[in-house]
Amino acid sequence: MPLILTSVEENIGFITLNHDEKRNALSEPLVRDIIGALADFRRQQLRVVVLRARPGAKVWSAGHDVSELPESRRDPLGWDDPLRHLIREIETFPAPVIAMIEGTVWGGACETAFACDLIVATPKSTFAVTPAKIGVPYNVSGMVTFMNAAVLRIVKEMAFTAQPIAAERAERLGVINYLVPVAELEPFTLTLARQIAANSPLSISVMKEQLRILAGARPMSPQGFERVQGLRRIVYDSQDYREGIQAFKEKRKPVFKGS
Ligand code: YXS
Repeated sequence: MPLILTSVEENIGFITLNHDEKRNALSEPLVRDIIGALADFRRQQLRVVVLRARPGAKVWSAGHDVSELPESRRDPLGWDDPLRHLIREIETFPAPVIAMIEGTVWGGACETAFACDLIVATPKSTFAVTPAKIGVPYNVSGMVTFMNAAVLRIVKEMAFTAQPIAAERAERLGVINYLVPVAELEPFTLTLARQIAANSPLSISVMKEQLRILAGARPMSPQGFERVQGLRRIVYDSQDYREGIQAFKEKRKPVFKGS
């Protein structure tokens, strides 16, 4: 069974996450397939990409594949982590990527949806930022993705509680663009994609790249970055980090001791 399905309709590309057995966890093989599909869509000069799960999905994506997270003593979200590659590929794709959300969205998948240019979701969708639940020290560019998706107080609420927020609230907060009934999700998203595809691809592409550069331009001194990396290392070298991953694998609640 392929991990993703792809199709092209007019000049719109569709990528369907197709690994429900693992709740579309963003494993290295699945991310590699998504990136391959984006490269193919880039070659075809498609004007919009829609990233979705299968119709009726209860889980859009369960986030980073926890089984691929390093046990300890290695940055779990370093530059070459598959999730980091995926985020960068979405952000630099030369046309808008629409996240069409049906089902729940977790952790790295929440960042993936937020890295997309537009989000259309159904009322039963939810969005959860989960590092605190697992004990992961999220990375700097990932935090910027969240900060560009929601006001800081909401980012803190999502990051500190690790609780899902409902799509209805996300739409009210401006975190997603549209909230549509599940029966209208596909036609609505297709209409939105067609509207974009009818406009100038060159103008849109350069505005997308400008917005990426401007949104990512955050003041952080070299010393500030080194301090953050040192703090993150304390976390991923900690017993709590190991406990969080072990507890996930053992399907039990973690017991964090702060060390
Ligand atoms: O036991 P089997 O082999 O059937 O596999 C189970 C789960 O282990 C697997 N699975 C995952 N495998 C790797 N990584 C994952 N993130 C992941 N999520 C699920 O899929 C099979 C079916 O899962 P199950 O039985 O739990 O399904 P369910 O329908 O009862 O529940 C669906 C979820 C999504 C509510 C549940 O699977 C869940 O809570 N998953 C974890 C969501 C989460 O915390 N994701 C964050 C991953 S870590 C991450 O993204 C970043 C590093 S961070 O944490 O920093 O944001």
